[in-house]
Amino acid sequence: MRSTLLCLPLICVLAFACGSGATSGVPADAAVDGSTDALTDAPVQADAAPTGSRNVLLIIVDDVGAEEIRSFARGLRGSAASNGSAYITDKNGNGIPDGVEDTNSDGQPDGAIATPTIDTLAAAGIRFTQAWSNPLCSPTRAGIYTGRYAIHHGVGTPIGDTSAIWALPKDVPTLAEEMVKSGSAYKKGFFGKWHLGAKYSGTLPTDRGWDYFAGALEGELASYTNWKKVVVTEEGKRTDSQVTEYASTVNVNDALAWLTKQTKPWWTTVAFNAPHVPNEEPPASCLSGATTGTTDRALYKKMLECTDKHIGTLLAGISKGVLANTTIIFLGDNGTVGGVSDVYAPNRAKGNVYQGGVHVPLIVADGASLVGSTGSGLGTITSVGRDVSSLAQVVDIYATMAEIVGVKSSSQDAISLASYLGSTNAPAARTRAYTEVFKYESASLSTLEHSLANPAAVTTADIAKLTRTELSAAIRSTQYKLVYVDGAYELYDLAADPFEQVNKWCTSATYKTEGQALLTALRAIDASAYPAIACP
Ligand SMILES: [Ca+2]
Ligand SMILES: [Ca+2]
Ligand SMILES: [Ca+2]
Repeated sequence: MRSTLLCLPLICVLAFACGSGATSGVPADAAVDGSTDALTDAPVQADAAPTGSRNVLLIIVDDVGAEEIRSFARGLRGSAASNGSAYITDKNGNGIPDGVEDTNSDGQPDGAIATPTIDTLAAAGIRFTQAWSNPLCSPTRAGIYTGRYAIHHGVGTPIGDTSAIWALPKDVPTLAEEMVKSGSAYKKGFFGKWHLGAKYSGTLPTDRGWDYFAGALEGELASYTNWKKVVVTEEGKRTDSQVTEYASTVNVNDALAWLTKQTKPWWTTVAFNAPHVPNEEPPASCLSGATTGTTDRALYKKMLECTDKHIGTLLAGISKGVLANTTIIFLGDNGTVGGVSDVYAPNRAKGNVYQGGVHVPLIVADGASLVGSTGSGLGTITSVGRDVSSLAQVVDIYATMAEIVGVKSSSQDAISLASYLGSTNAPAARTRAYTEVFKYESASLSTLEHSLANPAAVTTADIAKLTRTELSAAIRSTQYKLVYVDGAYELYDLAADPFEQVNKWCTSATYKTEGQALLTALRAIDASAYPAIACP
């Protein structure tokens, strides 16, 4: 079987598993008291934070919706909606998108891409099957690193666009900065795509709390084999170079070269540019041959397969003892691009607050399980290979990592997922999840940029003067989802209609009640942004 062959590097890791992994003595009883957050009704974190010593490996893949990872795709069959398939790709018209159908009944969705390493991570941890990102790169990344919703950190659309703020505002602390402030012993290395500031010095990862950076500052590479790499060392020395080696290979080699030198606990971020456009044929050495052709879809599938292979190389390059004391977090930063997706139509894919833009794969894995040993302390996982269908949002990764590394979360938006790790019956940490995307009016943005003596030090107070445009948002409960697009609301019953084909806003007493409850919660996040509209 092809997938077995692809598993080889990781099987090697598993085969040589040793039980001697160093483990931290972090107390597992962190986190919740009985109070709730005013905005989310969710439990608030307790003041006392545990002292961390467990490594964290954060792996981000670019533009990968949940439906692209076959184990997540299997849960996305859904039922046929009654009024057609305008929002999904559905050649046979049965209401089930092409990519998640299983027409040959082999147990694999038709659009499935072989990702054996990611599957192995899931088997060594928890799949969060209902995780939301923002619809675009920079807002999601800012959310992960700051634990704030975009409407609070100010990065509403990709940095580099004329309607986007040019850097993550200086007064919104990153987790790396919180770690520095708290005197954390952790070393923090960042590899790959930053996309939170490139135009001005003072806006790089090493200016925002990280110790070392090697990767690309912008959101999109010119080519995976001809791209601009920036390195900033711990001493602050910056080197720019033009690189012709495949970007993912460079990311993995750089990360391994750095983390294998570390003598303190570390947080390593590997943010692959892949499989974001440009859609390019990856090196033959990372392909199984299962995908042929050169359509955008075929190239995307090859790039994701290649990314999976690179994650395998990354994990195989970390010693088993170190991996045993490492928590691994894997996610996609937003949904698959329209036209490449074989599930969602372009107006429901990347860039939109519909499921095709924001439903992403999220896995938290226990490195101890990966190497066949048993870890202890916060960040280890009880009963691996589980699914958690409770709601999660990418900002929650911030709170989860903060708890693991022993830093108090300063975010009002992020809720730690740590309670799910050690318990198979943890109560839902969130009753609702939220996401949004927006721009700023370009002229006022430009005026602000030129009025600041130091644009690199832009703050949320500065950008509060700007006018947001094209704001769209969504908020959901377990079953229902309220969408705000073009100044109007839509309500979807995700249990009956997972592909959001039938708008139920105000169409029955139940839908009126559910819609208004979600609207109240949405307005609690920002009443000025979201109009109160009553059902007739
Ligand atoms: Ca179909
Ligand atoms: Ca199939
Ligand atoms: Ca992205």
